[in-house]
Amino acid sequence: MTTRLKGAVIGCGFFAQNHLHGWAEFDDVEIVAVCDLDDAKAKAAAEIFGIARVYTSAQALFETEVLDFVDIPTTMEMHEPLAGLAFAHGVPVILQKPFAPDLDACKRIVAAAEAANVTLMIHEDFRFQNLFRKVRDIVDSGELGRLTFGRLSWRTGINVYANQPYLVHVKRFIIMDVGVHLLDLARFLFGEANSVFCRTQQIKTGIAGEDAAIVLLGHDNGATSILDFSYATKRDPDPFPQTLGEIEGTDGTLIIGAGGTLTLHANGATRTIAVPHDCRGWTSEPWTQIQDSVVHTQRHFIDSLRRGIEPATSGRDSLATYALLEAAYLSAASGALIHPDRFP
Ligand code: NAD
Ligand code: 89Y
Repeated sequence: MTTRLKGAVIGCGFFAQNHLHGWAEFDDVEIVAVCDLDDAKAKAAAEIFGIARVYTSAQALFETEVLDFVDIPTTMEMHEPLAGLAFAHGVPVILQKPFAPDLDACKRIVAAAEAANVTLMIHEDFRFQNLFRKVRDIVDSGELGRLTFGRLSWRTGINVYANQPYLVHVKRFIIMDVGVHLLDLARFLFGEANSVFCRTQQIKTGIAGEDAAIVLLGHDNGATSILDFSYATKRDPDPFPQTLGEIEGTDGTLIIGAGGTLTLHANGATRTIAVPHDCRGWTSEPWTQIQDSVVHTQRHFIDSLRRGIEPATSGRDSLATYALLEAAYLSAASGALIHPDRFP
């Protein structure tokens, strides 16, 4: 019988509900405490998910509980102090994206985790979607040959501000919010990138940051990828929250179509591959694809802890993603092609 890992969730807001549903699926994990500055949110989470103890102070949580890990789905501004508390108590951490407000803060958090010798993973869930697991399998199979080109596209007009009102006020908006997912996917599918060009737009009025952007990446393997994303696209049906696109190689092309449909042109033939979502009682459209991937991401974190291995989207690994993000903002501001910081 596997021992149950004891965890706590700090931050019981909008997206944390998916984390809490996810953890409730695990036989080998018990969430023993929740914490939120807002007592009502923490109490509601404890009641809905049958969690024993409630805190409004992370300090008190760490001083009282004996934890195997902590899950921190707060917005990024709190990540550095909260992760620091966890490291001081020797507790492994999974942090929601975005990792931190800038690359320097990401580096400080990674250094603190390494100094404490504690596992740190970033909850970067797009690469854990069933669809992108399958896309990666096809790339790895070699059927496309040597990769030459990729496009990843996220364009929607949903009212993202209704569930996530803080997005109205952030100066670094869509690259930080959705761009990070696509930058991570680009690394996952095409490998590391050594050049970044970016153009941003603010289309909606009354917001602080950019709500559309295009990023062009030059990858070490010679491939070029283009990532385009927008919160100001009027389209019916709205594809939210799907990432669409295509990947070309010397031997074939893979189209990432709507509804989880992949079309593979290779070896003189065309194949259509349907990649369904999982079936979970608590998920609902249009969020199912993302909600499923939350559970896959959590599973990867727990398995990594149990096996004592570095998670795929560890803090250290994610520095490369956030270096691309930093380079994208620098490129947009300067109009120049930027060579991002590299991490060994
Ligand atoms: P939210 O504001 O609804 O929730 C954050 C919660 O954290 C709030 O309840 C707040 O009171 C609490 N909190 C803040 N500081 C705290 C502290 N020091 N101690 C305890 N509690 C604290 O935010 P949200 O919309 O749920 O977003 C959270 C994060 O999830 C964001 O970074 C967002 O980008 C990310 N997100 C990720 C995905 C995805 O697909 N991976 C989707 C949506 C949101
Ligand atoms: O914040 C965004 C994310 O990370 O995934 C979807 C989202 O919640 C809205 O586009």
